Amino acid sequence: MPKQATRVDAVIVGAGFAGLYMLHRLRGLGLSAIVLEAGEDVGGTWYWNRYPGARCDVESMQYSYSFDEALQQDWRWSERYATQPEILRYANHVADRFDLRRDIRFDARVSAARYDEAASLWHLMLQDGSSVTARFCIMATGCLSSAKRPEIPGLDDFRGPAYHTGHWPHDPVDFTGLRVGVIGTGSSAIQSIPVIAAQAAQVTVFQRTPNFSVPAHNRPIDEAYERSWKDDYAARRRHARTLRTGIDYPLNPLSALEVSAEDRERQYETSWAAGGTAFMAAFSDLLRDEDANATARDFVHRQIRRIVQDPKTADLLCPTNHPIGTKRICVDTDYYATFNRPNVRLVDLRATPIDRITEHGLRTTTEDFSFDALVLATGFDAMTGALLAIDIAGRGGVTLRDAWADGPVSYLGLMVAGFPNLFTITGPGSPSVLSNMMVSIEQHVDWIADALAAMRARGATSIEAAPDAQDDWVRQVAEVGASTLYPRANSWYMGVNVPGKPQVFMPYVGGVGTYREICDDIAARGYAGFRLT
Ligand code: N01
Repeated sequence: MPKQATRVDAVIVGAGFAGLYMLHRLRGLGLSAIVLEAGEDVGGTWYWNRYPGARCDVESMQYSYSFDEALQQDWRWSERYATQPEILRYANHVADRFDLRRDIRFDARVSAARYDEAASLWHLMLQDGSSVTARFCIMATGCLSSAKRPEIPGLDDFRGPAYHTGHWPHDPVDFTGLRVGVIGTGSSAIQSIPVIAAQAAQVTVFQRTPNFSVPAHNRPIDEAYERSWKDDYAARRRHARTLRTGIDYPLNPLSALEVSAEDRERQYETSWAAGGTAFMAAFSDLLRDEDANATARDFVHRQIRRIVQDPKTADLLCPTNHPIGTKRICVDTDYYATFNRPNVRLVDLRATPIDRITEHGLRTTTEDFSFDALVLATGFDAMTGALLAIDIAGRGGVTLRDAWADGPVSYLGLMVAGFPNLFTITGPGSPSVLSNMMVSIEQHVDWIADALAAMRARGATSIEAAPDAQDDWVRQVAEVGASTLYPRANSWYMGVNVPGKPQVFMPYVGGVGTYREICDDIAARGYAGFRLT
């Protein structure tokens, strides 16, 4: 029987927060659209990342849509940092409230996308053999959605269950009474380890690189706090959109080096007590000046040594190989204190690397470990992984993989030269992962929707990034990245965690507010740098 072939004006890949809002906007333009989603329901990141302790590290009142006043007034968050189940409920609420599901096809994994130059159409092929044809193809595939299994020999030999944090089972996993090995110490590990340790008989954490983490100081949202946001929501959202990270928190304009040691310590104490990623805004130059950064690093080292009772373990937990903040800073609840528990042990993989996974656990160069379950908190093929997992071919059959052979290039992180009518929401070359994703998603979706409306008004059917405009933007992204300390870290921002991946600092670090101005200015100048035909 011939497989289903669908024809729409626009196809969106991914039903996370980007895909949902994009569908809503396209409908508003009167376009026919379909969303193709690999999962069985909406939510994207929050659909897949169901590991214990999973939360957002942006405060709930800000990690939510702003496009609909009634929605933001009606929805009530229960905690300062929402849990994954609560965020997933919110995604479901939005899908139902705006009647989005009828245009979303679930269990629909896209394997290829081909541009037909003669017809100016995109043909998407799905794993189930069906296809979708559309003039516009919008990739809402997420930046941290391609889970990365570690390259460790014998991974499939382990007889017990092995869970990747980014691909967690839907039914809760019960670790009660079990011996658990956790590989990795990034955000996912730092959130899950305290929860797993409270349940399991024994937890062994395998750490290659320690990470900086600041306390979440999570708490229920009280009504006065909720009101303080909701009374003035639209204005506060507008303000947040002008800020560097798109998150409204106190920004200290002072350099860490222009204040006395006592004042500096006081500021760090205040920021630590407030909790959250705002710690990096304690001073203005922490991500630009190595000496300023070192003062924040030393403060956090002191906190770790204060919390962790065993001095050797505390030393191991103190990051020394990258400036603080140049890997995404983690936000935790009781992470460091968890290492004071008698059932938790830290193994330093720098001293004793993993040799292989075995049937019963794993072997380092000096020791054999037995486990009932393994947790792989080993991260993602970030920013490019989900896009390159689809075999995308543009003008002249050139593949995105070839176009990005030396690292991702784009114009504004929105489009790639040679791929007409193909948009990437929060793509590499935009602030995306360095920002409040909700703010960046809404900005990209609105920009794309406005561009499609402008095209219609002038009778254009195709938009494409011009190669020289793209080259110029790639240069700007690299320059502004190089003016910071970010490239000093072996981070997933740089692609270092994936063997063979080109090492390029991928996000635009010039700030959400500045970036928005650039995008708006380009639109106002008739989409300068884009070819509309
Ligand atoms: O992944 P990661 P993540 N052998 O890449 C280790 C967002 N996020 O899922 O650093 C041994 O940060 C690896 O070690 P190393 C957030 O933006 C947000 O934790 O390469 N170890 C590292 O310790 C975050 O930054 C939230 O030496 C291996 C860890 O695995 C991003 O997602 C919550 C290894 C991977 O850490 C990714 O976080 C969760 C190997 N072969 C995630 N391979 C919130 O909103 C890898 N590792 C709070």
